[in-house]
Amino acid sequence: MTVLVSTWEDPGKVGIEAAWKARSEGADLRSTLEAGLAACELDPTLLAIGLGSLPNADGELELDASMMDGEDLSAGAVCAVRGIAPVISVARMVMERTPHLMLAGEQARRFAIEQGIQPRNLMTEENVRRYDEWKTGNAKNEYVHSLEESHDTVTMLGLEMREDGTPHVISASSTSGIAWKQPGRVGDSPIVGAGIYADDEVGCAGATGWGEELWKACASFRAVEFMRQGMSPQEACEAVVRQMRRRQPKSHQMACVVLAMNLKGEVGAATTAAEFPMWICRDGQIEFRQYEALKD
Ligand code: SD4
Repeated sequence: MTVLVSTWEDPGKVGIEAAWKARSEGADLRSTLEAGLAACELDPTLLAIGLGSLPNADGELELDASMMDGEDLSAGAVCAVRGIAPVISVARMVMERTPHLMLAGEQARRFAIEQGIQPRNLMTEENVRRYDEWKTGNAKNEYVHSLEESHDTVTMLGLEMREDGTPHVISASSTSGIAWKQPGRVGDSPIVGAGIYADDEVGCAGATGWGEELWKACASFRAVEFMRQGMSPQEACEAVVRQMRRRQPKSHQMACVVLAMNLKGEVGAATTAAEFPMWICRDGQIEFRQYEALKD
């Protein structure tokens, strides 16, 4: 059995279809999630992540990505990387080819190039146009964060039941960060425990939405630990989001989303605000779900 989860409507669909295609052609779980996220990053028509996504306040794309393997809690991440895609592949290389967990900025870019990824211009006519529009419309309010128009992240969860019957989980995420962010800003997505977490003893979780709030909540780790205490994925996500809504007043203002999957392949999600769409693929059967914001 393979269960895959992918966030947000348009990029999530590209991600889940590419991931399942890779899986059905024999990819292991790491390569499956990498294929899903890389497909989104390399699609210039998606405003969400990678090539053609929405840049920072200087009009430059700074990308973050991460992957965590629940078998032995291995993880790799990159943050604030310019001119490289797919950064999910670089995050995986950090996990597999270095003794470190995260590489940042210019040095992450250098590592990616050393590992054979060609640097490229990630700006397109469309995202330059969007940037100019924002810049002229909000010149006095430069660092306004906006999630309204597009979503800037795809987070994916994966579960496989191995032939010996043991379950295995992975979480991965790729993001251009919140649109028009202050240059150098890093959100939750590349942070183990905040944007992703996976543990083969329990299950996996991920986050998307307002990174500062999700990071303060250690949202993904918390969801996995709630499942460890016996909650279902849905109960765990709701518990994290309720706690955020209670303790973090700002989390009401913008979507802060937590999603989780346990070792049976049960899936849940919850959001502090707005609606949250998500794709689930069970052995090739793709289902679309929409979650309403929790009220208290
Ligand atoms: C961030 N969590 O950088 C990301 C943004 C996001 O849908 O998930 N947008 O804060």
